[in-house]
Amino acid sequence: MESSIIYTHLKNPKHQSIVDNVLNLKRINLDDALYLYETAPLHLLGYLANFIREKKHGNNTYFNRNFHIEPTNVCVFDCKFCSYSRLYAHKEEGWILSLEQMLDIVRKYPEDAVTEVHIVGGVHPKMNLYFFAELLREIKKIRPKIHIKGFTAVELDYMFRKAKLSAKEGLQVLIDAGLNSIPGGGAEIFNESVREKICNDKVDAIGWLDIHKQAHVLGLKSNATILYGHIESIADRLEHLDNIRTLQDETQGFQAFIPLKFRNKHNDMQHVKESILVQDLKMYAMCRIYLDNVPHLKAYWPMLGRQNAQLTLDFGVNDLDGTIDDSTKIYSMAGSEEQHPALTTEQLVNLITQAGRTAVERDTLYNIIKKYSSS
Ligand code: V47
Ligand code: SF4
Repeated sequence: MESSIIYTHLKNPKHQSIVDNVLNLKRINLDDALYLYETAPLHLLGYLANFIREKKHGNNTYFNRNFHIEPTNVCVFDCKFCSYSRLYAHKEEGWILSLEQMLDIVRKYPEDAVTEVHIVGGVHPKMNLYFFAELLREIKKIRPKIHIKGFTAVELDYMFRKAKLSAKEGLQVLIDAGLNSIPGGGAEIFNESVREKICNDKVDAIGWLDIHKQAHVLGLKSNATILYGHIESIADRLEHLDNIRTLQDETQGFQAFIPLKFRNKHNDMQHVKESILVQDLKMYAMCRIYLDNVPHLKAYWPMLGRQNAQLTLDFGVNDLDGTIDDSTKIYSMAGSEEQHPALTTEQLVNLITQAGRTAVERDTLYNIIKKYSSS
């Protein structure tokens, strides 16, 4: 049994049966997860998460070459944690990119320089479903091979409702125009009473999960996120993970789970302290342990910072997202150390190899493009 080191060092006998289950690749239930989360030392969670990570992916650590388009930061919603948006109702100043401006961003990246464009932004009432369908078609004319990962379930829910279409019908319009997958944003925290306090006016948990379910049914892959480290409890975090695990049992459509640490600068929740690194690492580890059916755990380096992202690779993470090329503002505006997030492929490979892992460039669907030797 590969677990002998841990077995001899367990100080709390109640951990034994949970550890047995994890190391025998048996699913743990919510009660056990809560107990483990609240009582286990960081090194035990790290050991278990790393065990699962290496069972699934060995030493491989994935990244891709991508950039973001953020069409607007004007938003009809008023999420308390958001530092990025400018409220549409108050006519606050923000940016709104025209179709041509967005296509110019695409033209900046030669055919083979990137494999993915990630489109995400605020929810502007004048940018509707048909505007975005047009954008996708034009992007594909310029870069036919690029993978378009676009629009959070929040943006999708709003544009489908405005167009008076069901999620399935709306998604089909975007798929026909060139949409290839859906990012994980907008999930925040599913618990109703916490969601009401931090983002009460956008799509609820049921709606978010339904859009991802319909996307999976139509053959799109998607990601899922959690916004953690604000006013939610550990039980709320686990309830959120449980919702993802349950839907994944049904559809197998989620590729990666991405824990997003709440950053508290320049938003309405500045009084809420940010979580500390030990808590972040525990969170990553618990996500890896609980989500036994989601293949990849991603640390989004622009939010965590490079060195912390390296550390997460020992706590269940096997993916660091992409090169990004300074094309997102969501985290720099919320106080991340990464004010201009951009890494060359070489820098990202070095970041991974310095941490003792094998860097593997992937496409959005995790097909391997290039494996780098550790030397
Ligand atoms: O939904 C907003 C988060 C998300 C803050 O799928 C904040 O590959 C922390 O989901 N502190 C959007 N987080 C970004 C996102 C994402 C990013 C990278 C990769 C993928 C993927 C998805 O950003 C929002 C919200 O949860 N966010 N403000 C803040 N102050
Ligand atoms: Fe709008 Fe998204 Fe910011 Fe909420 S998190 S205010 S939906 S941009």
